[in-house]
Amino acid sequence: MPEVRTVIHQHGLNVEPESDGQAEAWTSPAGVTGPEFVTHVHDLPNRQPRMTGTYHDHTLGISRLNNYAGLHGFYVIEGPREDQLGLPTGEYDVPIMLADKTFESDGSLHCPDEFTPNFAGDTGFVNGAVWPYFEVKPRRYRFRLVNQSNGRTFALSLSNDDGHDAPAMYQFAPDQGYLEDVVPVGHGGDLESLTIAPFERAEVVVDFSQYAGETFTVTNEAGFPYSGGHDGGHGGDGPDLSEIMQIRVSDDDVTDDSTHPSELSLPNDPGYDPDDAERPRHMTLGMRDDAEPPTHVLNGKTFHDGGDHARPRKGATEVWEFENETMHSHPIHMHLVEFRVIGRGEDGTADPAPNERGPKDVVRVDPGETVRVVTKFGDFTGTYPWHCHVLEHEEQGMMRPFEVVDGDSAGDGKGSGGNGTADASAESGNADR
Ligand SMILES: [Cu+2]
Repeated sequence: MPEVRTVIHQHGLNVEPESDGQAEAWTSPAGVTGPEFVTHVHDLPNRQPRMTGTYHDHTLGISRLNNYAGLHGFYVIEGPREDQLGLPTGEYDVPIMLADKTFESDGSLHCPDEFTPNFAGDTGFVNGAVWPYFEVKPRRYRFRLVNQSNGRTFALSLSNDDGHDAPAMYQFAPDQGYLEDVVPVGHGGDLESLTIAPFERAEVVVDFSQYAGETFTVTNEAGFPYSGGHDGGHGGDGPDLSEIMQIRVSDDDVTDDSTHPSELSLPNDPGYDPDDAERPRHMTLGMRDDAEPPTHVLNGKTFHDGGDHARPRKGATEVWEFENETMHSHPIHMHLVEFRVIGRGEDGTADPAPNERGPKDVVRVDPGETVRVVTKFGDFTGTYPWHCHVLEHEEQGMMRPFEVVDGDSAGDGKGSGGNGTADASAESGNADR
């Protein structure tokens, strides 16, 4: 097994399995390849709604190290109507890659000597810089936020020392596409802070036009490990990271012909009807205590355990339910598809947060909660993973395959027309569990 190995996954892309950059499709500098490696050339159709995504390493066993070392970047698909919305463009359209690092005294990255399932840095790290500041003009900006931390969830706010209210962050996009409605985030807004779990994205417009000469701090009120908003996100062992970066507003005179964010008219069409869902699949997020350290599992199994798995039919619309039986939050990511969050809370029937109403590919599942999502499987058949996007959890094996099949949903014993009522509690519906 070569020490240095990588595989690139384009997160959020609708691609064939061979081009998906999956965990065992790695390569090494000496030409050694992983057991699932097929091709050096990935076919990326980019035929899908607009998104700000990322590409990142997905190598089984070391993706946490490769990501922490910086093997990731932005991957943006632009939509045909995007330039008609009146969003800030050019130098006023700013990508922000958020991460947390810990440094040794010589400036090198600190890594724990032994594997720990919960690792976070104590230093804010934005676009490759430690605790940076960004100078803006007094006008509107578009920020594309990506959380590229291995495991840290942020709950972001803008704050200043002067006691004035900071400008709201108007969120208009979740992971992909657009939200149903623009969501003002900040004091007096629909949400107090912007919660963004590992590999989730959020796009916001902030209007600095009334704040010339002021300085704001981007703060984080989420503790680590994150355990949901119920206790304010605090209560973890840390390290805490309360400040991320600074924004300094200049005194320049500027013109601004962008649309005020509260007036944005967002196209949002899922292209499928949640009421068409053929069946619910119930998935559990758990811990297996018979291992040391205790291991995160999905449906009681790790990636290495084999056994049967979900086999949705290509073209089928399905509801997946994620029930979190652990003490920490898990951001669950499905490859290939985008999904809509239709319920959360103790029994999965509470409304999703206002900034979750749009196409997503990562959803945060808090302790004691069941999150329900609906998705339509296509355009490709084959095997893809779904997994926790806390990379340390993923590497423990908190990852399972699903296989998109032609015709009837082979192997699940139900055929293609089932309504799911007879078997609402199994991943695959056969002797798997
Ligand atoms: Cu997890």
